[in-house]
Amino acid sequence: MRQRFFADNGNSGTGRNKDGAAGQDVVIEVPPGTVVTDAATGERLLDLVSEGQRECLLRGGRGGKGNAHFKSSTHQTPRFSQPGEPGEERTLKVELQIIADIGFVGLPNAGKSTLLKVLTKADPKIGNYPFTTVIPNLGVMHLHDRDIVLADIPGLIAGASEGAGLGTRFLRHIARTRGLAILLDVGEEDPYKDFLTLRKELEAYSTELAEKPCIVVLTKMDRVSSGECDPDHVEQVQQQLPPEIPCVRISALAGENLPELRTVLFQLTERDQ
Ligand SMILES: Nc1nc2c(ncn2[C@@H]2O[C@H](COP(=O)(O)OP(=O)(O)OP(=O)(O)O)[C@@H](O)[C@H]2O)c(=O)[nH]1
Ligand SMILES: [Mg+2]
Repeated sequence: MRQRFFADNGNSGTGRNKDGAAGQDVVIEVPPGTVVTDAATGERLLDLVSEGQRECLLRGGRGGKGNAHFKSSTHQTPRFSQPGEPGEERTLKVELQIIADIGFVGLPNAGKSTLLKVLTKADPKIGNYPFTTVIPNLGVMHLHDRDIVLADIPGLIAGASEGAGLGTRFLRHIARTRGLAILLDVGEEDPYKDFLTLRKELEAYSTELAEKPCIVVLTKMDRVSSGECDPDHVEQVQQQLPPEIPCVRISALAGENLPELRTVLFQLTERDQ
């Protein structure tokens, strides 16, 4: 990928009554959600959130004034002109922070990508193995005349904040969401423990993220109807979860409780931060 961009310096003015041309602008196109920080100080310089937003980050060099500019009553034929100025220089860090309304968080295999697929028109890769998703997927859910953007990110595991698995770097993609949906596979041995693991990794990444409004989605409920998972196990998990967190039991495969989940996701986007 191209890493260095140069705008032209301003040209020098000339002795033939001409100003120098200003340097040509360099326009770098980036997707909405791009955040630009100063690499040295970490200062946030630009937050490009909307389509078509255009910001000037560095000034190019101005053209020098030609000799005519320096003409005065006592100095009729100035023999000098001004040199062009160099443009500004800066080292920048450019990051993409996806703008989604709700982020899906879960252990690998919890069913995040499958849920994105059934709620939206997105077609993410799904696999019966951990870390199927290696880059975030977005999908749009349309409800009550609103488009709600859902983000499916790679799974988190215990120690992710210390780099285990794919680490926590994908969490920056859900840093600007209004809320999180924490997905727990009911068929796992201890979904409540999985919940605590996820919360711990979120907290280790950022308190701001950990304190976002959230809901819990108990996934793969068809594993209960198929006898693979004991209904008492599900009840027990629900009892252990903090009562203030809304909890919805679904099966993406059997299409169970999806309208209810849509409503709860919608409400999550309406909640105050
Ligand atoms: N029985 C059942 N299996 C499901 C359901 N949803 C997903 N699965 C299966 O669970 C496995 C993992 O699904 P994914 O959607 O890829 O899980 P993920 O959370 O995106 O996984 P990573 O991308 O690896 O983090 C796949 O084999 C899915 O078919 C469900 O509702 N019921
Ligand atoms: Mg996935």
